[in-house]
Amino acid sequence: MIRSLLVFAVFSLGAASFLAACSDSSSGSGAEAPPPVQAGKGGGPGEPKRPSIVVVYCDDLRYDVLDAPVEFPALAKLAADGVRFERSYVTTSRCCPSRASMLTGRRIGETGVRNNHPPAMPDLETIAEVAQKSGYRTAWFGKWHLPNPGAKAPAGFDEWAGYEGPGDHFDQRFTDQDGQSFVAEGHQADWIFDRAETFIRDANAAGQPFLLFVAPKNPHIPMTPAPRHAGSLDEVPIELPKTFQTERAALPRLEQDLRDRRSDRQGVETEDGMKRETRRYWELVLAVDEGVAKLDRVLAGEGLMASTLMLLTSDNGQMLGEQGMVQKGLAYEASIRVPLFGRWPDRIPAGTTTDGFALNIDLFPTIANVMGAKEPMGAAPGRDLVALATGEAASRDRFLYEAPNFGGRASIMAVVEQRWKYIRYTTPNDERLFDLRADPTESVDEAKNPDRRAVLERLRSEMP
Ligand SMILES: [Ca+2]
Repeated sequence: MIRSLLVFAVFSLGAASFLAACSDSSSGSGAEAPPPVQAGKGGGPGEPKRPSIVVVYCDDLRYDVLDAPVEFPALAKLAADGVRFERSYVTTSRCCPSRASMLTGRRIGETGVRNNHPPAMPDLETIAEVAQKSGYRTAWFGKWHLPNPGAKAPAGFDEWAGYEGPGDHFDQRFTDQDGQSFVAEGHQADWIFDRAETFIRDANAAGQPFLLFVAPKNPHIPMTPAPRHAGSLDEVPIELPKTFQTERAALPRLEQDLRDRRSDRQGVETEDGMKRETRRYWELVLAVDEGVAKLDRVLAGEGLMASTLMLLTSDNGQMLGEQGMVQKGLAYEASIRVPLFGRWPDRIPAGTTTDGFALNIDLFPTIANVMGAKEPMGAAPGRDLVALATGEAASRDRFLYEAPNFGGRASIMAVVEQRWKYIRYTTPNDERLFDLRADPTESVDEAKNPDRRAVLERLRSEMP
C-alpha cells in the first residue's frame, strides 16, 4: 500500500520533470507491494514482535571500503550476510545536506539544506518521528551535524547523544536528550558503539522494537585515528588513484581553483603526503569495524540477529587523491558513491548483490516500510531498498546528483546512469561526460568526442 503510494507519488510530481524522466518504464508495472513484514513470535520481554533497524551511519566513508588495502572483517561479513548495493550514491554529498535528505527522504530542493551552515532543520517529518508514531523506540548516538543550537536534541528521538557542529575525534563533549552535557573520554567512536550496545539491551529488555542510528565521525578529517590504530598501516603499500597526476589544465575551472587553494588540499601536496593521509583514513575505519563486530555480538546475544535490519552507509564519500584532490561535494565517484550493506536474515538472502541504484533518499521509505508505518509518505521520491534487494522492484535508470551551492559560489549537477555520467558546472560554466563502464576512474572526458555527440545531447536534455 505504502509502496504503491510512493510509486504514484514519483509519477505525480509534476514540478519534478526529471523524476518522471528518471522513472524507468518498468517501475509502474513492476512495483508490486512487498509482502507484509513478518511478525515475530511471542511478544513478551526479549521477543519483540516487529523488526528492529540499526543504521551505522559513517561520515565520509568511501564506497570501495571492502577493496581497501586493509581488511575490515566485520564490514565484509555484514555485506556477505545480506545485500551489497554495488551502486549506492548520495543525491548530494556534503555532510549537512546529505544528512537532511537521508532523514527526511527528500531531495535538496525540498529540504532547503544546501550547505553545511543551514539556519534550521527542514520543516519535514524525519524517519525518527515516523518511527515514534509507529511505536518504535528511537535513538541517535554520534555526529548529528544539522541545526541543533546548543546541541539540543532534535524531535523524534527517545534517546539522543550528539553535539553541535562537526565535533572532534577525542574527548568529545556530548549532550543527551535531557540536555545533560558530558565529556566522552577517548575516541568518540568507541563511546558511541558502547552507548548503542546499552540501548539495544534496554530496548530488548522492554520488548520494544527500535530504530537506532549509530553515527561515528569516522573516517572524517582530521585524520587522527584511535591510538591503538594510529600508525598500524604504516607498512601497508598504498596505490594512489590513477588520476592523482591529472593535469591541472584538464580540470574544469572550478576544480583548478580547488587544486590551487591550500586550504582545500588538507595539506596534501605530494605523493607521500597523499599516501600518509590515505593510511590514516583507513585506520579511522578500523574503529568502525570493531564497533560493527560489537553490534553483531550484541544482536546475536539478544536473539535479535534474524529480525533486525542492519544497514551500514555514509553521508558522502571522500576523494583520496582522485583528480589530484581531497574533496567531497564534487560529482566524481569517490565523492558521491557510498557503501551500502544491508543484513536482514528474515527477509534478505545472504550473498545478495545488486547494481541497481540505491540512494540516500531511499532509506526513509525503506525503513518506513520495514516498520509497517501507517503514516502516508507523501511525495517522498525514494524507493524501497528491500524490494530492490529481493528483486521485487526494479531499479531507476538514472538519478540526479545536486550540489547547487558548492562552496557558496558554484553549482555542480550530474545525471548518472549505469554507463554514463554527465556533469554540468556553473560559475564558470563547463561540462564533462564519462563512460563509467569503460573508464571507471573518470580519466577521459568524452564530452568533446564527436562519436559521443548523441549521448551528450541526450544527457544534456535530461538535466533539469
Ligand atoms: Ca560527511
